[in-house]
Amino acid sequence: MSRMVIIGAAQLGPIARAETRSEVISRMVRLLRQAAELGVDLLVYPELALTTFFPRWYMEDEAELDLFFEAALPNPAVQPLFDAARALGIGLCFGYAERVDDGGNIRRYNTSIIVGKDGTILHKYRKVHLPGHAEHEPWRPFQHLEKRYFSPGMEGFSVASGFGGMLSQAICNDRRWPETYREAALQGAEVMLIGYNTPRHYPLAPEHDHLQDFHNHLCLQAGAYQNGMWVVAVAKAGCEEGCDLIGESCIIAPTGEIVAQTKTLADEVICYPCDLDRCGEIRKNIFNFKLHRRPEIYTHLTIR
Ligand code: CDT
Repeated sequence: MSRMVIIGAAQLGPIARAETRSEVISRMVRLLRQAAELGVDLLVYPELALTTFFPRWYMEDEAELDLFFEAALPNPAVQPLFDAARALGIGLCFGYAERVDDGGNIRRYNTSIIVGKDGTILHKYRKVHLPGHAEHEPWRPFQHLEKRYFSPGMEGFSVASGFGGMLSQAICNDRRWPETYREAALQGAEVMLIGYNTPRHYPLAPEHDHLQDFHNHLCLQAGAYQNGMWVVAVAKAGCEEGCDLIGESCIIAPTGEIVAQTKTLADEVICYPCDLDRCGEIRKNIFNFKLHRRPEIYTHLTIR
């Protein structure tokens, strides 16, 4: 069995608040067809790929909020994406807002799934590190209300086998935390799939705005190298409802090198043939966990 997987990153340009699911799905299918031309096996889309990044608005009305959520997947609006992917023999990874009705107890998550080439859901991940704030903060030029609208995922980081290897997922802010990659690597993950929506302006430390692209690649490349894994990171980019989102979606080799990167802030597909055996270049050598890691010394990682 081949250990070569052609992975694509399907960056999305801005999605307007008024854009319907069907309109977004049409854009995603267009990118899927481009990926098929390139021979892609697995195509990765951004965080909350089906809608605009709605946590930028304060909403009190739950019915209004629920317009951005999916109660089940696939559902009729999203089905055309699943159908096209299956017909083309391409796997998918994309983020969406998940609404769970547990006997009248409603919970909402920032979620991402991996779908196999046969259309079955292989892996589901709920965002662990929720950034932003829970209350309306009118002084901000835009809100970042992930802490209000989502519960943190309590299942943690996990892996699934598929596409000839071991895959894991993380979502946006998770990529800044080294624990994300390490938790997955310790379970054997060879590929980490990450979607993001990152505003260029950070209202709490605007002096860092010019570093947003640098910090994006810094943590992604470090995560890849320090854990000997492929990292595929995919942006929702461009000026969305007046908020500038960074792009620079990329595919990173286990050596930490960026091997493919988007050039626009719009809908764009990039891809790379990822040889999963290359994880061994790092894991059998400099970061051979078994030989060199000292978990008995790292007690502060788990002691509060
Ligand atoms: N979507 C997301 O997680 N964005 C955050 C913005 C941080 S500032 C609230 C990120 O880490 O890119």
